[in-house]
Amino acid sequence: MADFELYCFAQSGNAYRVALMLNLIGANWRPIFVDFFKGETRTPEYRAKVNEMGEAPVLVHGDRKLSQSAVCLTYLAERSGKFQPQGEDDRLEALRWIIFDNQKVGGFLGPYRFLRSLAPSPPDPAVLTFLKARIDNSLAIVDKRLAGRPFLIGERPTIADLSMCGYMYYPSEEFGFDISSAYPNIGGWLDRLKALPGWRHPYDLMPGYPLRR
Ligand SMILES: N[C@@H](CCC(=O)N[C@@H](CS)C(=O)NCC(=O)O)C(=O)O
Repeated sequence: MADFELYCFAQSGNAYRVALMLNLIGANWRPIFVDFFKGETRTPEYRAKVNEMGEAPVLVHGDRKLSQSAVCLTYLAERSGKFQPQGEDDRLEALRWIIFDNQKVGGFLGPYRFLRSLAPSPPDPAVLTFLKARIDNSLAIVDKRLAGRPFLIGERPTIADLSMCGYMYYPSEEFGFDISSAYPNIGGWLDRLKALPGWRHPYDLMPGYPLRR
C-alpha cells in the first residue's frame, strides 16, 4: 500500500510538478491514471468523487485529498521538510513565483502545447500567436530571474522551482521551439534540477505515454 496516490497522466505538466516532488523526496507513491483525453475530468463521477474542480493532479494522503499543484507542493514540503523555502521572506517569494508560473508560464505553455500537439483538431493560428507572445514575455522574465542565481529563490531548489519546471521538460517538437536554447539561463537551471537524485522525465514518471486515443 503506497503512502501517497497521485491522480495524473503523462502529458500533464500540472501533475508533473507533484509527481516530480514525490519522487525527489523519496516518497512511497503510486500514480492513478486519469484518462484526460477521453474526458474523464469532465465526467460527473470524477467531479463527485475525485475533484469538484474537474482537474488533475489530485494528491491522496490518508483521508486527505488535495488538488491544485501549488497546494500539493506546499503540503509535501511542510510534511517532508524538503524543498521548503526558509523564513517568511523566502516563503512569500516562492509563493509569488508559483502564482506567476500557474498563471503565466505553465498557464500559457500548457494550452499552447495542447493546441499545437495534443488537441484533436487543428488550432486557430491567431490563438497560437497570442499565446506565443505571452509565453515569450513570461519566459524572458524567468530567464532574467535565473541570471546569476542557481535557483528561483537563491542557492537551493524549492517548490517554486518544481512548480516552474512543470512543462519545460516536454519535447521541443511539442512546442515548436526549444526553451533551453532560446533561454540559456532557463536551460542551465533545467540541467541543475535534472541532476537532482530521483529526477525523472514526465513521460517516465506518469502513466499514459505514448498517447493512445
Ligand atoms: N492550477 C491547476 C491546473 C490543473 C489543470 O488545469 N489540470 C488540467 C490537466 S493538465 C486539467 O485537469 N484540466 C481539466 C479540463 O480541461 O477538463 C494546478 O496547478 O493543479
